[in-house]
Amino acid sequence: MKIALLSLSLVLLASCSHHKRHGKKKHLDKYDLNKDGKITAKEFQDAHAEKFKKWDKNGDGVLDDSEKNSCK
Ligand SMILES: [Ca+2]
Ligand SMILES: [Ca+2]
Repeated sequence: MKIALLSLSLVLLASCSHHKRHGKKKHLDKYDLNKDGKITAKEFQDAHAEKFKKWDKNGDGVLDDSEKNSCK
């Protein structure tokens, strides 16, 4: 579980770095799932959890090197 949380934290950090390079507002607006103009922590976490599930091909809760290399 700790490894999964650490992995999710790394994804979030990488995502924040990505936001700085590609325009924060436009990029972050896609996390506003109910389109109320605000992004809750839950909306943000849910969006990233879906991305993590997609990348975790074998569903073990960890992104190994081959899974990390195939992340898009
Ligand atoms: Ca919202
Ligand atoms: Ca995995």
